[in-house]
Amino acid sequence: MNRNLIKSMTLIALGKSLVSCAPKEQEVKQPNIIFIMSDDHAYQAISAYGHGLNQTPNIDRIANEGAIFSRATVTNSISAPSRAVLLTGKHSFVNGKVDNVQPFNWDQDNFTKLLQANGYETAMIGKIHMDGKPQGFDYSMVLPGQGKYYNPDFIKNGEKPEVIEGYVTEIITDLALDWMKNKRNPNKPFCLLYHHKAPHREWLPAEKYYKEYTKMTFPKPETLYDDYEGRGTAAKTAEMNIAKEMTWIGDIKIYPETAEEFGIDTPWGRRLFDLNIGRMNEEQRAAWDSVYRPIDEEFKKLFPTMSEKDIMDYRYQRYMQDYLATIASVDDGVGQVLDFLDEAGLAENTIVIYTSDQGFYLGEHGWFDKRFMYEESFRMPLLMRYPKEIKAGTKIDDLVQNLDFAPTFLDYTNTETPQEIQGESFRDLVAGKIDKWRDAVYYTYYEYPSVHMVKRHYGVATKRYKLMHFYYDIDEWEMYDLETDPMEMRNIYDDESYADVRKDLHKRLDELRTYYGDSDENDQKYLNEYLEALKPKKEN
Ligand code: SGN
Ligand code: CA
Repeated sequence: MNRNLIKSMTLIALGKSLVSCAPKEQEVKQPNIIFIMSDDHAYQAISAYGHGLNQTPNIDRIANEGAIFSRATVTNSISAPSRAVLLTGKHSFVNGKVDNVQPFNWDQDNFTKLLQANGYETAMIGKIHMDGKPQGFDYSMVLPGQGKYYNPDFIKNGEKPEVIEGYVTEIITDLALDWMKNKRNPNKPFCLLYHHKAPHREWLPAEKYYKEYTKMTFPKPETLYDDYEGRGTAAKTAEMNIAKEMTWIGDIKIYPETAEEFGIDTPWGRRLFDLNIGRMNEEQRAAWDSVYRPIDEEFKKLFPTMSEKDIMDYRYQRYMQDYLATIASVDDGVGQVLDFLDEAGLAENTIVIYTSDQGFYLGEHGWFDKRFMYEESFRMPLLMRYPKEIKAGTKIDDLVQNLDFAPTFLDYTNTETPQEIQGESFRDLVAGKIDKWRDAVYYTYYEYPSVHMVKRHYGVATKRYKLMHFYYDIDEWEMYDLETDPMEMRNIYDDESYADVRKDLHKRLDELRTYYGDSDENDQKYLNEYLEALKPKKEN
């Protein structure tokens, strides 16, 4: 069926009326937007989601004064592709940024370009993870690539990188506040993308928080010792197990000489140590050593008698200590930004969103990292405040996606949404004005073979079920029933009692692939391009 026709049918099914899309009264001032995105922040590590791991009072404030989404998902669980989806409102196979390897084409349309054309002042501050000068921003101050935690380089408006002394999360917050207070044109509505590097690997916290968090012990997830029985080849062959695939030096912060003594050092671990700890100034290094040296000393005593399970437990605790400590600084930054909005009288007219570029594993299935369509990486945290339209304490369990951000912002700002945008505005959904919404979402993942070795797959998810197809070097289907198996431990694809569900999900998957314009040919094209990009470049 013709895509436009399906799109218009879907819009009708969504219960939208043309009247609700009509421009709002002229005298209403256009809202500002602050889009806060952290990197690899699992919803399990936001206290508003109720997992009891840590406290994030400032991020929670957004939900308490606005809305929290429990089934918000990404369309492709990896950094740069997720950012491309955010900007374009189009699936990866349409915007072309399918993995972290392919270049992003900045010349294509994005929502901040459209906002600029509609009178907005725009800025991008922090991690963007895509090469080239960001387009659609009056001001950009971004980390090159993944960026560094200590004394990071920043690229201002596409110029040469320059070091800014200090801790990355605090710097990004200061830059965001400075732009809002001193740099932007106060006569224009603004849209700020305030993007943290934290809590991305290798989880290097600020001094005040590593002092506190390295003393803590955290509850373990039920599936920490998962043996992957009941799942397919992809879960069994992924390389993101905490006990097996973390590095002692890079991730657990064991000193290189200690690791060498025990024969557990790796070149990659050493490189990470140099790249991170090696950047610290004397003062930062002394503070670091005062906490991590004693941990290293303790480790020397423990390591010789550690069992495999002890190693898992030890690494899990060290992982959580550092990961959650980096989040404490992010939460502080969010608090400073919310306080600024209060002080400046901007809180009422500013939409504040908090999310992450994808979900993350905090020991569920024994894992760290992301990439899979399984729940913890597929789901992103999403909290949103806009006092003018969203009631405090709103809870949304509908299937929204990062694909929807661009059209949602265009809708809020009365900016025309181009026909090619694939997401849907969730403005009316979160305002409680409609009760019909999509009931299935589509997912794709491409970056294989690569670090963590998560196989290429695509799939469909409804509120209750998931169907996934892993392809390229395998051809396997997996299906899960989240109601009876919320931890996704049992692949029911071959369970005949689910034959009707399977048939229906296959149909939904085919429909969505057609609707969004995806195909086996696309999968093959992006595979070929990826394999080509991996080939060593010939010297001229
Ligand atoms: C780095 C990390 C990986 C991570 C990718 C992508 N390794 O390669 O663990 O999956 O980035 O992350 S590290 O040892 O160098 O930290 S993403 O969020 O940017 O897509
Ligand atoms: Ca990420």
